[in-house]
Amino acid sequence: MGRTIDRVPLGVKRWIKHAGAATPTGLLLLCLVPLILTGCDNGQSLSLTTEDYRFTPDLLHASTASPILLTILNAGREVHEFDSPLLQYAVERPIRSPSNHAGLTIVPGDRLRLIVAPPAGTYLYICRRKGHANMTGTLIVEWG
Ligand SMILES: [Cu+2]
Repeated sequence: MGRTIDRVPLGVKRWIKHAGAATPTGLLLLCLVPLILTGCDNGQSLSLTTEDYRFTPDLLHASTASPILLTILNAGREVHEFDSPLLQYAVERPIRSPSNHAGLTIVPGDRLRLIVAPPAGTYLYICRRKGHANMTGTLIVEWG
């Protein structure tokens, strides 16, 4: 499902650094985010499902070529969480994510969308709920 498409004109790191800044560059980049959200053939789309008690899939691949739109659906009956070092590379986080909590909580039937622009690397994602210790997965981001 990953669509590889046009590169973002500036480097991913500059994207993160300037996305919140009121500079012409920052404003330009902020304007690109809705384009990605509406699926205008920019960025990569990855889907993840939380079930009771696992992530499906538990292995994802992406590249550094463009920001990654990650959609996480809770198809289980339990509340699950998505926590990952990936979140520190979030260009945009869901508004309802609690600020005092490291991970993102997803109630049954809910769907979260976030955009991340991580450097190449291997990123674990886990659910931190008690008794859900086996809910883990890995996203591998390669240079692209
Ligand atoms: Cu869980």
